[in-house]
Amino acid sequence: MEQTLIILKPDCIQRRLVGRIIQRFEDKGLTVAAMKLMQFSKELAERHYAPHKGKTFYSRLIDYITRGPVVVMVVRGFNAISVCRKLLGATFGSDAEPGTIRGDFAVSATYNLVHGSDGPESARTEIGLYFRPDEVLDYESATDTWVKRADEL
Ligand code: IDP
Ligand code: MG
Repeated sequence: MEQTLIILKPDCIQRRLVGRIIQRFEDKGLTVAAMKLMQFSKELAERHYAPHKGKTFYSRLIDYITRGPVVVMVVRGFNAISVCRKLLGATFGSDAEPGTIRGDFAVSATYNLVHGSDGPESARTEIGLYFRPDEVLDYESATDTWVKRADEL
């Protein structure tokens, strides 16, 4: 099973959308394997967004992600990285398709509610920024055998 890092960004918490956004991941049959509410320091924000350093929107992004508390989660499931990226929708809320989280709840290029790792390497690195291995729980979920057949590709 694949794991990805999801962040419910400060606008998600301030707009009281946490429950509804977590519901999207649960509805899809994904499992929350780790979760915490925290406030990013500037240093942590800079580590998380190091790949974007030097881009025009970088300082706006650091301001945004440090502006209030966030919920950080590890989400697990079949093809979780690409499935979550599809659930998120396009980066700019104004471009994102209806039915996606950003398409349904966001209009901004910056304030787009949620982060999802973009590949296996970034997922591994990002999960390691927030969680010790023993904080990422591997447990059986009652619905697993009804979400996907074990012998399916
Ligand atoms: P992603 O979150 O869809 O993976 P990235 O390109 O990794 O998008 O950008 C990281 C975050 O930086 C975005 O989620 C958004 O908050 C912000 N961002 C990206 N591109 C722009 C831009 O052109 N203007 C303003 N903010 C941007
Ligand atoms: Mg990204």
